[in-house]
Amino acid sequence: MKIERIELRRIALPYVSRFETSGWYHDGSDAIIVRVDADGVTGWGESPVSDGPWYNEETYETAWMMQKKFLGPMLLAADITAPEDVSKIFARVRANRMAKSGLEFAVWDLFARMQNVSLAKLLGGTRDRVQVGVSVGIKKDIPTLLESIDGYLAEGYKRIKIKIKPGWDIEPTAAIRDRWPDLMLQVDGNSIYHLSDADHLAELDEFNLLLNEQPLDHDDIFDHAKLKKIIQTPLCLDESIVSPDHARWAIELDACDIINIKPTRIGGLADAKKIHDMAQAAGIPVWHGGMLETGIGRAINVALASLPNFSLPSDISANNRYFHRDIVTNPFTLNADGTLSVPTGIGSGAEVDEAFLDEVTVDKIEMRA
Ligand code: SMG
Ligand code: MG
Repeated sequence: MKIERIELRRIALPYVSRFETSGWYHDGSDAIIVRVDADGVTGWGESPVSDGPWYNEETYETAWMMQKKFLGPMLLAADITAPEDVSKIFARVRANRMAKSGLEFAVWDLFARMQNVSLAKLLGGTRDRVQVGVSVGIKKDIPTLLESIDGYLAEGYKRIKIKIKPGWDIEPTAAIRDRWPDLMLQVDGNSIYHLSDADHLAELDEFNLLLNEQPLDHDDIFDHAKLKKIIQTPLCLDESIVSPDHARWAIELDACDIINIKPTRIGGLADAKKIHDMAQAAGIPVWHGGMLETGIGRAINVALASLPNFSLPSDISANNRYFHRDIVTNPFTLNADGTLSVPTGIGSGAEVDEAFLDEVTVDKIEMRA
């Protein structure tokens, strides 16, 4: 099968509120939305890149350039027999995994739509609902944080993650535990700590956390293996697991108890599935991370999170946690049991609101075979 046309759009879509991590903040989505067309069928994908290289090395400008100059032309030139072909076609291009994943997702969605099956089914999903939580950014003070969490719990979320950094870690965690002794709670430092902070990080052990996510460097596995021996809280890797090989290294080095899977960080669904399967065989639970995706990327994440080894609640909140109005007409809503329902229609299930997408598009190109 040949892809006939690729459309790239950069969007500017404001968040309901600022999202702040240990090292940066965002007030809206700068994602690249990808559309592919073949044989009268359309597939959609998303690269949830931002204005700066803070989470990883990519930005909307680098992803746009990679997609326009290299990845798009490579995809248009290829004969594709299965969605798994895409990561092989892109293997020649080093890194730039968010740029790759937006195109790869669109091809998976296209194949699911061509075969009249849901993306979850095509990926091997086994659940009809996925457990989700909310990732709460750094706030100006503890009362504001508690108020924000209170609101999410009132909406029905059952698991909370907070962003931490030096000076905003032990105290907010203690305050949450004080107020909600049994809440499923976890923390994420986004690579701000060093191995020399190990004793400090061990102070979090008393709070019965589900996990401590990526405290050390974005590309580190080695020091995380050392840290794992010092702290009691289950250690989870996010940023440093960018490929199946990185997951294997982390497992062989005993550098984590848990892996956060974001297909967008890993370059696509095919490699994300490999990590899922490898972790399952090694007895390592995985859960699905998030990059504050629009409804397009969110539907893809929900489909992947329906696979069996996703056994902890995911960072895939309902669309209204992020946007007042999303670029899909069928946003996810939270079920009373703290889950999202896995779409059963064809493809990812995302129904794109093309008129609103036009309104929020700030740049657009098309490429043809
Ligand atoms: O999608 O709800 C979401 C956000 C989840 O905390 C989240 N993501 O490191 O896990 C992470 C962060 C990265 C966000 S960078 C924009
Ligand atoms: Mg993280």
